[in-house]
Amino acid sequence: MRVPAVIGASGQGIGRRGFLVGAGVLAGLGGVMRLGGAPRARAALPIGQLEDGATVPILVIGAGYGGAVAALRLAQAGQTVTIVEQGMAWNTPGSDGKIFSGTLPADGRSSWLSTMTDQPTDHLLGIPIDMPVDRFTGVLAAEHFGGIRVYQGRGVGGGSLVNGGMAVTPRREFFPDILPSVDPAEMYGTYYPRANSMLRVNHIDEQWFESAQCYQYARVGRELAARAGFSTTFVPNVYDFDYMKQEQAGTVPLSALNRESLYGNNFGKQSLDKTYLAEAAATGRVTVVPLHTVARVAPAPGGYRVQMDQIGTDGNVIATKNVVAQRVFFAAGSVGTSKLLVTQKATGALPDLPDSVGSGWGNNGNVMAARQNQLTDPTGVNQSTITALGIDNWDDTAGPAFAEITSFPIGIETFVNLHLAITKNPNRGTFSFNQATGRVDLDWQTAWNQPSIDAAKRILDPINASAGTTYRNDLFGDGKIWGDEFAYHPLGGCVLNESTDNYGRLTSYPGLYVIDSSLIPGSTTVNPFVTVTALAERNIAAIIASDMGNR
Ligand code: FAE
Repeated sequence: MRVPAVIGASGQGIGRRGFLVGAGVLAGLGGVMRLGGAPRARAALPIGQLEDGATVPILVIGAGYGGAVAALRLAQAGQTVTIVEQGMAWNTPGSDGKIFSGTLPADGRSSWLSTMTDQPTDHLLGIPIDMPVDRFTGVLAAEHFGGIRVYQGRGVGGGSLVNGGMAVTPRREFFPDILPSVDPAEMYGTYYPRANSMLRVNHIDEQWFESAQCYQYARVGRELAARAGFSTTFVPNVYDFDYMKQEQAGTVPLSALNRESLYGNNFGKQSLDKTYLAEAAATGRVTVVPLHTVARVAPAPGGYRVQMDQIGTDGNVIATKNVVAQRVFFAAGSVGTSKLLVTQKATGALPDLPDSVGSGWGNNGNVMAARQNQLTDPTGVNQSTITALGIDNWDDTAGPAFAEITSFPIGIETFVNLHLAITKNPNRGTFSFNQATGRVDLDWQTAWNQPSIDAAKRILDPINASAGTTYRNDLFGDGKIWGDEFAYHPLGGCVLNESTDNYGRLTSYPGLYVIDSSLIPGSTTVNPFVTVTALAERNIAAIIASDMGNR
């Protein structure tokens, strides 16, 4: 048996040109990237290579939440695990001394194989503000389907590299609707606490919040919500709030206070490479292979033959490899796993997958809108990108919603409160393989987000009415008020207890498992990654207890 050779940290960098392209596009918005000193060393991850023809006991596809949980727990149970990840390792600073791109301007590190950035708030004063960047295997993918852009993290750490870090456990009374076949007692007694502890979820110092300059926008948003009769709740996060206090005090390099989030945080965030994956590395049994995209999985003697493309940082294929794995865990995220599975079924690689594979996809009811406050309610120039407060209107049965009070940090006073709402949207999409294009389509239509808009209006209309504020119509293009064709929270496509058994096993193919957000049927009522992590913890515990050693 050939095992992957560990070669140490991968040194993919980006040329100086990549940093300079796009500079000045937002000049005048205070957009000078501040160089805050050398980044702190990231945990030493076991970055390695995988040879064509290798045989491995366990292959995990994707290094996000599901993949990280599976790798750690399997390794702790004595298994040798190889993770293949489409994106980069994100462990090597560029020529500016930083790992991740700045925001204003952004460079190629920001965007997955695109020559333009692609943000949900892509206009200002009606003018497009996306900027040109070098084509590079950047950290944020905006994947376009017919009626929706789905945002995803790419790299060792998956979504944890780009997300807002909001770490929310759903209210227990809503759990039976989220995952009907899962026992709430085991989730709230064991797996949610385990996930929160492993992810290093922490809470803001509420006294500090009341005077922190960087949260003026949140306090203003809370005050205007209260005038309309809404209460707000503090949102836990994996960003280290003690670090943020030091940012505000000016004693450490800035990250959340330097507009960093969507394209990665150079400091402060406890992403998976610092938590689960660092612990997995410490077992000595896990190897992570970046810049490898899995394309095909089919039965073969000894398990499953997994075909993958090794790519360069320009996205071009360097080598195509075939590896045999005894067991394969699909952890490529809701979109990645769904695309892989519907492709395997349609192309005959895994023809016995159930017909339900690809269905049950939802956007967690994501919708965005901004309000323009009165001149008496400035939101502050210096804003933390880490959301601290949400307006909880989930008890409103006519249109449940949780509206985050998020930052709009463009370096000037805007008097804007931006809101990202999570709503109860009953619509579900289906992925299907398109024989003509050889690609996977998603049938989601933008109009399906109307229930989300309606629910968000139940919060934002009364605030506008009582505060005398208005909706901004210049941030999403075409005079639109609603950012209704994007998703930060893709969920479903291989639903638990429908396409898999109640623990993520693809039962028609022993040794194949799904362990990511594709298992969750479209909604978590709050930000999803704590639930993705807790469910993965639950499922892998059962799989380790009953499956290992049986094949
Ligand atoms: P994920 O973390 O996406 O990992 C999948 C990995 O698989 C990625 O690294 C891919 O590059 C890789 N991959 C895909 N296809 C392949 C392939 N064919 N071969 C090899 N590798 C592949 O999946 N959630 C919260 O709870 N709180 C937040 O504040 C929050 N904010 C967000 C903000 C943004 C901008 C985004 C994009 C997401 C946000 N989310 C948030 C959602 C959260 O990150 C997401 O639910 C989880 O990352 C899903 O975890 P998975 O393990 O399913």
